[in-house]
Amino acid sequence: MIEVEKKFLLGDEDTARLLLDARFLGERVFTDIYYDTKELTLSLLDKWLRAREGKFELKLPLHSGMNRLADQYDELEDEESIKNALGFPREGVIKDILPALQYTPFCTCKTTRRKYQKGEFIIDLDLAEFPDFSYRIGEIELMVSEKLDIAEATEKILVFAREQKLAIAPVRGKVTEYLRRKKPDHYRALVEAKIIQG
Ligand code: V4E
Repeated sequence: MIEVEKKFLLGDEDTARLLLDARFLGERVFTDIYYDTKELTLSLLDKWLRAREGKFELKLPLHSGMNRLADQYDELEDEESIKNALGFPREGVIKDILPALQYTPFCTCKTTRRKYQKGEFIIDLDLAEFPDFSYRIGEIELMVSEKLDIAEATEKILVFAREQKLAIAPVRGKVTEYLRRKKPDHYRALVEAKIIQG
């Protein structure tokens, strides 16, 4: 499945409006550890390798260029596909392969996520906690099975967001916000490579 998502910064009134008639699906708390090399081998290609509660996941970009309005990533969640996609050795588990290939953690983030459903949309309200700051962000998501459906899903999210009177503007995700505040060299390299907007 392909997750088409758009992030929003939500004020209290936005949140109240968005959650009106939404169904609460549950709360989950998880910790992500993101990995890259010091040459930023993955993030400079907009690839994001993380261990979520110890289980590896890889986000691969499906969009092209910076002028996208929604963030589209393919997500791999099994070890073999991730190793294959990254050209890692077939032998061994990712956790053990990473140090040998000089991959180290660059961001650890604890997220408390409250999930809701409103119509066909999934709404995630995240509180991301870092050692000395926290960051709130909302996401509206639609799942599609075919790449061909991405454009339509993106448009649906934007129409829904406008109906909900949300501001449609580029928003920094939690990892991007962490890099901006705590790893400015990494952040700058991503801006220069046009992976993120400065
Ligand atoms: C994709 C990405 C990063 C990895 C973190 O992705 P994010 O969607 O923020 O995490 P999360 O926890 O919500 O994932 P989910 O649980 O939904 O799978 S860090 C930077 N990026 C890329 C990126 C970008 N290119 N531009 C902007 C504005 N944000 C993020």
